[in-house]
Amino acid sequence: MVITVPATLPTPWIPHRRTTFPVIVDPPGWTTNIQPVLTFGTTDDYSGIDHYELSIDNGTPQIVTQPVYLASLSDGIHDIKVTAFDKAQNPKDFLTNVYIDTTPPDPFEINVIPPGWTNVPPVITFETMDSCGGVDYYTLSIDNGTPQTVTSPYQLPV
Ligand SMILES: [Ca+2]
Repeated sequence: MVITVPATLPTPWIPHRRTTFPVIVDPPGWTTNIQPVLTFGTTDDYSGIDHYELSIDNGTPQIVTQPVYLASLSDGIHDIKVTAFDKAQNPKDFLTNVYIDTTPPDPFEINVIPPGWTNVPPVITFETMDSCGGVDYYTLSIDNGTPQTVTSPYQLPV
């Protein structure tokens, strides 16, 4: 007798349950846009979707329809919870975040080594902080030229 074993097992079938549903934040990641837009949607076996509720930073849930144009948000990371309810009022949550940063990095100085006239290519150093989203990158422009991305320390061309 020959027994054959299938090379791959069939995908387990999970009846009548959605593990998650997508909530798309536009724009994603850190942004200066204080009113990101949420789009989302899911389906429900049997009774169908009844409504969605939105809670921001654990606030009181509000019934919403998508797309959701968020009210003006302050700088920082905000917790977004969208809950889908089917017609039997079974809830399913989806959690995401929006990242708002409208504040530029702290003022900073450029140190030139050596200072003053020199016959060697000078090196510049610079560093600043950003209280919210963090510093992503620096750009350098010489004599109003095209800005280029640089890191500190940077040796100036001569
Ligand atoms: Ca910032």
